Amino acid sequence: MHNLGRTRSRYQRDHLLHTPDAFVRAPLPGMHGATAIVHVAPAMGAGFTQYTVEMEAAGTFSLGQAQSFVYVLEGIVSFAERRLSTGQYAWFPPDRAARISALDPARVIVIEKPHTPLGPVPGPLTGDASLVAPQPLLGDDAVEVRTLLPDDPAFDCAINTMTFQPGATLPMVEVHVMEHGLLMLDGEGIYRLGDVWYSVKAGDFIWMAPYCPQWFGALGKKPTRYLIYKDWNRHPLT
Ligand code: UGY
Ligand code: MN
Repeated sequence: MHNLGRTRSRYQRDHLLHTPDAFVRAPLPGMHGATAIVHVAPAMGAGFTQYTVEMEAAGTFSLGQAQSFVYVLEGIVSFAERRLSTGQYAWFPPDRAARISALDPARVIVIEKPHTPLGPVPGPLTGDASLVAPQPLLGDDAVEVRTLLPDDPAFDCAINTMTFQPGATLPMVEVHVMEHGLLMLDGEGIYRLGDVWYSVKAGDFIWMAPYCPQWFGALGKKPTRYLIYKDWNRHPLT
């Protein structure tokens, strides 16, 4: 549907709103029975890549040189005898070739970042977002943060889920050196990015460059949840 040339997607110097009507699919090298929607990449000045992989049953793809994080949005995938279903995730250190296969049709999100070492490089890990204990954001019980990666200086990024009750908001407009990749998992609301307030909903992706002013307020009658990446734990000169 061409929608007369309209889309909610917007690309600005310091942010991208990428909505499903504008997604373009193409396999990346090594993908079989799988295709990628690349949401963010160094081509736009970001220090990481984030893409959705849509997989047929028995489809496969590989993870390679960078550290990588895989979160299952839908279906069941496996690697090295391990199975991951919706809401489960795996993290792989750099240079740890992992081959991900789909048992049923599946959708996963992948985040890759060159790793900046500080001490020993951790081994691979897996987890389940629904089993992570929530923390209130700055004392506000209406905004829950679940930290999916260990609180350990060896990790140079943070990947969290944030769950907002209807009407809950970020407590302030944030302006910070870290960049973000954000996928809306459930619900809807208003995201301020730079000087624009956008309507956003489940399925949308947002990239925020360093220092992009950002604020969110949740709408609707059900909680809103997003998965959010940020570079973390490193001096800004490294
Ligand atoms: O961790 C964060 O910077 C987070 N509070 N930002 C955001 O939700 N846009
Ligand atoms: Mn932020």
